[in-house]
Amino acid sequence: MKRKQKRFLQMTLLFTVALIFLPNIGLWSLYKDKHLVKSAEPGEQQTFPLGLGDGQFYSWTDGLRRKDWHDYESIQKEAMRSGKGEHGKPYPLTEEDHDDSAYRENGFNIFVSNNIALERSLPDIRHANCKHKMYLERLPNTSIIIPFHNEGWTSLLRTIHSIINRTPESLIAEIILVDDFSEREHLKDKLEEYMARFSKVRIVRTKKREGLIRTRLLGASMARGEVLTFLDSHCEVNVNWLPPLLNQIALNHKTIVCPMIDVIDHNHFGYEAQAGDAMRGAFDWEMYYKRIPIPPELQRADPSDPFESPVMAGGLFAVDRKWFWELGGYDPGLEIWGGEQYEISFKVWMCGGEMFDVPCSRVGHIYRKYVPYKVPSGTSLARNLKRVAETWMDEFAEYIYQRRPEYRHLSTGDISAQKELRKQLKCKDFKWFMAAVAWDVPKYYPPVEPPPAAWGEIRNVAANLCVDSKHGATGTELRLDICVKDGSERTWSHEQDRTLFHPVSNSCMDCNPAEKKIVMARCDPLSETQQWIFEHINMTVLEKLNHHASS
Ligand code: LR7
Ligand code: MN
Repeated sequence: MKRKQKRFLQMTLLFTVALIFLPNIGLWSLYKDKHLVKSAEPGEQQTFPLGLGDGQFYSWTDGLRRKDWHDYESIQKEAMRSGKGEHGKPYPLTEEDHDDSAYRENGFNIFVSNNIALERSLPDIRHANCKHKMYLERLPNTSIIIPFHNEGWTSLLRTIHSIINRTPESLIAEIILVDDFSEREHLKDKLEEYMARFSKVRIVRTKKREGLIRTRLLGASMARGEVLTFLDSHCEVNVNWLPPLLNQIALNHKTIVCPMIDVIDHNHFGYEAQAGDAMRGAFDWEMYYKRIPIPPELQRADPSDPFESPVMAGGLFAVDRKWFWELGGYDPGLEIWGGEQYEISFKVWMCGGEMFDVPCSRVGHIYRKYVPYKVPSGTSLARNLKRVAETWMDEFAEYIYQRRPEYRHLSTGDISAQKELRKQLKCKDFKWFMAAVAWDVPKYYPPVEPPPAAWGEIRNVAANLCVDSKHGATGTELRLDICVKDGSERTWSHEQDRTLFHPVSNSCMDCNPAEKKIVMARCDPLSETQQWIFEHINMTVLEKLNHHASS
């Protein structure tokens, strides 16, 4: 009897598993291979391979109709373009083009910008899977908001042209250019006249210099689209960039989405992915924005699928308009530049939303050589950061002050409204954010620096000489020298992140694996060329030393 029962149970289990997992008949098959149904022919259910650019609608078994949003006509036209800078190729620079005067006004080479087409073509560097993805047939439309302050003429125009050329018209409610009190002549009547050719472009202007945060808020307050999409004023959007962003918001409106940000070189305007391409947004405890690898736990089976990111870079994202305002928009007390990317990121995660980076959406951005515009006196990035830290970071703000003691006495101005908002939205605390969202950040940027695993001189037993790092004409080099007690030049500290830190030169032992050379370099614990593993470390001895050192 017992055996029979067991047998029966086993059979049922087997059957259930088969029902779920067997290809073609199992429940799984409903999801596998994105079972597509051509909606144009009702009744007759047929399945099709993905990525048919046949203008037909397809629906998944979830009943929602999807389509291929690519504009194949414009893709073909672009492929045929030729000329300098086309297909995102570097502009061939001569010595004179490199002159500093080309950079002075914008922080990037405006001469090069002026000499490549406003409608230049870009390389399609998306993951191959993106070329076959379909998105909801009914996507929300969007207001594209672009703040600018003294932006270069051709860099601003190229931003607009790239949007007009690479975005389905039906998805653009309007493009709002928000002038943050620019002085440059070309941004006045000339800009109004030029933009008159685009019926969807509106220009609004601040009445005084507000900074990028309140300038974005002004644009958002005038916007009528269902979604707000923010861009910097020196971008080039790439092929089919918008549908994957809007799709994610359509699936869950409490979602902020960011495109992959590509690099437009400030010298030659070559277009390429950032080093490492798809990475999570993070921060160190001086609140510098960082990018860290996607941990294996969060890597998607399809690497072109959206992935969670703890913080955004700042300038390029899309958000449901109503929800943006439910979250209170940005803190309007943030001045000129910086910190707002943390404010919105923390807020979204802690107050019931999610944030994704979307690999199938790519937008190029000119990373400047230096900041060209004036920042009004009395405003500082530090003040913005402290406002955000005091509002959102709870006891974690202390880690910032430990590194930046000067922040302790800085005035943030009144943040009571921000704190009240946090209470009203019933947001979770920062500890939750660190544990649930940014849990991998401390691996790279520990809030409390771990004590070194070993320190002092590194003595070679045979030679009885010590590793010495000397700064000479050819840079900092490594060599062997006699060991001198208290010779701080020869003092190293082996950190728990496996780097060998040399406090005197404030640099780390590094290597060039190709040339098999040991060198010194600026410390970068993320770089494996700076990680050294001691074959044996006697922890008991170390702990004793540790004890002696601290007592
Ligand atoms: O006073 C100002 N008023 C403005 O309207 C200063 C700037 N601006 C405009 C400016 O014209 C531009 O369109 O605001 C936008 C951003 O200013 P940038 O381009 O000088 O900033 P950035 O690209 O150096 O810096 C990044 O971090 C900023 C922090 O506040 C903003 O979030 C930027 O949007 C952001 N840019 C990006 O995220 C693009 C990727 C680079 C990175 C990281
Ligand atoms: Mn920018």
